[in-house]
Amino acid sequence: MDQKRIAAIHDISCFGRCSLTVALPILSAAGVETSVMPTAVLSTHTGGFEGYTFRDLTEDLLPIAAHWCALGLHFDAIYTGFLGSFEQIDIVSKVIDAIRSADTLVLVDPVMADNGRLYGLFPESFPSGMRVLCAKADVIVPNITEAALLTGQPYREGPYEPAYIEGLLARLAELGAGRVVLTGVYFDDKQLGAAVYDGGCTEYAMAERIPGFYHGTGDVFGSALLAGLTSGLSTAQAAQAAAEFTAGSIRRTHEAGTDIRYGVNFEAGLAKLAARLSGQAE
Ligand code: PXL
Repeated sequence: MDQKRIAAIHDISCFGRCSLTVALPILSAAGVETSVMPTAVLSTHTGGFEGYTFRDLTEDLLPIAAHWCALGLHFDAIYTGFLGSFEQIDIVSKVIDAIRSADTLVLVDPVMADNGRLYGLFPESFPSGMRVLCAKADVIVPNITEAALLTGQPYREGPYEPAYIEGLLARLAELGAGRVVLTGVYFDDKQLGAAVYDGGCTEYAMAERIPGFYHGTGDVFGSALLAGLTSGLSTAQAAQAAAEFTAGSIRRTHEAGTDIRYGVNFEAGLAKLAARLSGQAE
């Protein structure tokens, strides 16, 4: 059996289901060996909690990469997400160069903003740094706010017009990644999902839209997308599986009435996702 190995480069938010506490279980459930490079350790994510701790791990990243290189490890994919500082963008770019092989898929989620706003802990120059990291990627997975910041286009609230979404996709593709998966796309109140640009074609991967805002859903989607890609699905197929997995996680959380800061119940959907990706279920 050909077991894939990926390197996940994100923070650890100890509580609140996002970044590595989401990527590791989802990728592992899909049968993918997941090595982690934590960019920072926080007591919780930054979305709505007061007084969180933050330990920056910038100085550890290149030594971890150097050790992995010395071990001769091969990675089928590299998945980057939340970075702890502006300085880390350049360092993570060097890490990618150090640990990638000719056949490594590089997926960059330019985590930096949501709901029309750059996260408060990042400087205004952050999007310009992220643009450089995106140019290194094979696949980028921005949300609409990140897409607007990366391309200099105005941020709009949904429901969207296809022309706005496809304009963003075309400009995102110009950043250099061959494939773009734009999240948070909806044209009506019934469905929400992703716009997928791959090989010059645009497709939509939509699932049920549950009203409200839920934390960590970008990481749930990105992790499931990468699980699908490493399992051999096309970008559009992987985005469809990820959209349905994320919508199911949101639905369970909505029905349970959980505090939205606690993240979404993706755990109950892992077995079904794993079966789908291994071809056992629809
Ligand atoms: O889900 C993105 C994310 C990751 N890591 C941290 C965050 C956020 C979003 O707010 O705060 C620390």
